[in-house]
Amino acid sequence: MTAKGFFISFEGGEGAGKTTQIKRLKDWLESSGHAVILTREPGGTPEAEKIRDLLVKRDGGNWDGLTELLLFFAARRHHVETLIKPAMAEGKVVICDRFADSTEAYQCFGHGVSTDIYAQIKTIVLGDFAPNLTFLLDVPVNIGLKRSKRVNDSTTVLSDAEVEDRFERLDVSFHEKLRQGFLTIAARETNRFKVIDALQSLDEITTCIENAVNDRLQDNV
Ligand code: T5A
Repeated sequence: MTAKGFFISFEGGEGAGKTTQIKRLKDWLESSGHAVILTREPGGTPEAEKIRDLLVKRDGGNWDGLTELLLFFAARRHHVETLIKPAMAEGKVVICDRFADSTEAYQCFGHGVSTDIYAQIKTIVLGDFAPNLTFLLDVPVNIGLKRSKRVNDSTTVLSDAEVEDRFERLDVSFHEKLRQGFLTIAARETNRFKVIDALQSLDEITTCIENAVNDRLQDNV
């Protein structure tokens, strides 16, 4: 258990390897005696998971970029206030698969919503609350999409409408824009971000992540 809670987010385009690394990080932290909460966005609470369905399922709805942004922040407010902050108050390490940087990358850099609007709504919803550490797993778009497609193709129990690929199905230029968006955001906040070349092997990436978390957790005591 840490003296204070600690909040780690993972970001990246489709199929960057976030989910795989998050599971490894959770196991490693727990084996070192930390209490860990693993969560995701959009979603993380029953209410926010309902909003997730509107956003990521193939038949979720035909939203414009600003409406999407508002839905992501509505889900995020519930998630932060009812799950993330209470867990941190108990001294837990919270690991979140995507957070607000995904909204700036996908809805602003990808769909063209103004970054001023993003900044204003972020301030209303989050104030100055932010992850202590953010990993950006950076992978070329064609490779990430191939990895992600393999995962969705293997979800044979879901009907077409239920498959979570509403963003994955957008064209390659959209994914290129959001990849550059993530790199721009990371370059702006070098203290919070650690950018990782996600073409490395699973074990090499895990080692980078564990080393960075170890350093930051020592500073957090
Ligand atoms: N979204 C989300 C927004 O538009 N705005 C927002 O504000 C938010 C929060 C849902 C969607 O919502 C959008 C973005 C998304 O489109 P999601 O549920 O996180 O987001 O969905 P994805 O990012 O699409 O999740 P994926 O499962 O596709 O990607 P992951 O989690 O990054 O990748 P992972 O770990 O599942 O790995 C995919 C495959 O690659 C292999 C794995 O074994 C797996 O088969 N792999 C590797 N192979 C070789 N080398 C490596 N290093 C590998 N790492 C993983």
